[in-house]
Amino acid sequence: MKVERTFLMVKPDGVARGLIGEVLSRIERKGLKIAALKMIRVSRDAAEKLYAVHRGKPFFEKLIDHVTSGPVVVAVVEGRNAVEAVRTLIGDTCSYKAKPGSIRGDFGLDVTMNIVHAADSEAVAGRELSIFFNDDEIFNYSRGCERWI
Ligand code: 3AN
Repeated sequence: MKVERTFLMVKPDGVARGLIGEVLSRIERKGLKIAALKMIRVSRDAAEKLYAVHRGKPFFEKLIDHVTSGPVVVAVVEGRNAVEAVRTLIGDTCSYKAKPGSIRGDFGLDVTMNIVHAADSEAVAGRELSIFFNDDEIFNYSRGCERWI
């Protein structure tokens, strides 16, 4: 198992529903570490970069409109196998199919408004976090509990 960094966003619907703390709490209690965190409004340019692989798909415009519609919280999450661990915590893209116990499974029904976004590979994580964070905004620090996780 290797230490990885991944990119996580609480989308406008998650922020509007008061789920920032719930999402971050699930990340932390899993043993993952928040290495960077901020609330921002995503520009159209950044949204199109984030979702570049979906350009041309029927839901692309709706997705861009949603993610730019209100404040979001972006984070860099660190830990062993962080990419897969966070994907498992968030659950299936279609919230109505996501397993109970996952974030989408516990809190949603929609596909566009599915509360969170997280990178699905280390390469994608690196690309996505660089859209929203400068190197000096990402922290290296250790927690005393780490040897137990
Ligand atoms: P995930 O967020 O689980 O990584 P992706 O990367 O396949 O899912 O899709 C990115 C986002 O695009 C999803 N979070 C969702 O908001 C939207 N999306 C994906 N597929 C659909 C779809 N069939 N209809 C509407 N929106 C979709």
